[in-house]
Amino acid sequence: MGTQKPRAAVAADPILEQLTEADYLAIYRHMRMAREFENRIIKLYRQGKIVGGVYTGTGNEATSVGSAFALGKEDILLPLHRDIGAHLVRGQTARRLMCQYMGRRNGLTRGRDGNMHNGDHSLGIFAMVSHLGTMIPVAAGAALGGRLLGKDLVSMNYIGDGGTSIGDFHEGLNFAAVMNLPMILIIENNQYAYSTPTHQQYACADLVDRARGYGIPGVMVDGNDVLEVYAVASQAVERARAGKGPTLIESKSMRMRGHSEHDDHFYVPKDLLTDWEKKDPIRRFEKVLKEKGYIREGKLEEMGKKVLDELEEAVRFAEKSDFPEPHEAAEGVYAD
Ligand SMILES: Cc1ncc(C[n+]2csc(CCOP(=O)(O)OP(=O)(O)O)c2C)c(N)n1
Ligand SMILES: [Mg+2]
Repeated sequence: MGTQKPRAAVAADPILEQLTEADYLAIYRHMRMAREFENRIIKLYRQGKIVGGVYTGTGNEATSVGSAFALGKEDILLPLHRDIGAHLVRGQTARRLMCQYMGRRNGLTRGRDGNMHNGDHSLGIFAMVSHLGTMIPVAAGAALGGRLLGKDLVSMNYIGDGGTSIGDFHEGLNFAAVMNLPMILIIENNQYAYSTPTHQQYACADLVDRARGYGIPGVMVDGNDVLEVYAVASQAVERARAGKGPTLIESKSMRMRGHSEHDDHFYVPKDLLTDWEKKDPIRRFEKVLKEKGYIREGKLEEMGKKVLDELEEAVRFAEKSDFPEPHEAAEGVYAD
């Protein structure tokens, strides 16, 4: 109970010792794909080929991938707009996502909506509700539903630093705590909510300190360290599965691009970005892989090339795919 401040020396953590070389490489591949997928989407956006806006998780890859990697197959993921890495960990394909962003019929929302409110029940991914905070009660409901159905599932949801100011944050987290639900809420504290910096967002020292008020544990993690995120998320999942209730995790990181691609984030001090650039989560994990001896000569380039080839194939596939017909606009929108 109570708040734990940043964990030290997770390298020796027994949770990490269980990760195999294949796991390390899978984590790396997901992070790299998340970054490159979004880089590709940005280019397509500038060519006018994307339907809707483009919001990226550049800088958030360690948080989205590390956390989702801690989930089991039957668990439920409720991602937000910077969590493409989490979709990929659950098994979502670049092809399907590309069709989604290019507004094609075989995208996840079948060419309706913009692009990011997508889910996939076959992969345990609930589609994002745009109104910030509203996914927290949904995550609590998913955890409660799982319990009522006798399923051993955990729900994992995310919220931004700005989203923590919404009433649903309190309602959802309090409900989950009182009902002792197997839910994990990860605050992605990336220093800004659009142009609002954190000192104008909350007056407490750390958002994770709020956990104490709900009677649940709160853990702070370095959001640019994928192994630390994974270790802490795994402990929270284990706790939830053991019937010990929710955990609040605050992952500190930096939003490395504008709120979306229509925003040049002129209001973010440049030296702040330069400082965070040095902590890039992907470069950092590459160092770990090298130290562990998992990266032999040319391996990184080879993996990077595979990711880029897969993306080009996905773009070609999406460009050949059909847009929906106008009469399909309302199909499947309302329940029968
Ligand atoms: C209730 C609500 N208010 C406003 C918005 C518009 N909006 C979308 S994202 C965003 C900023 C959110 O900031 P934060 O929660 O810190 O997440 P970040 O975008 O930084 O990841 C805003 C204001 C919204 N989607 N929902
Ligand atoms: Mg934010």
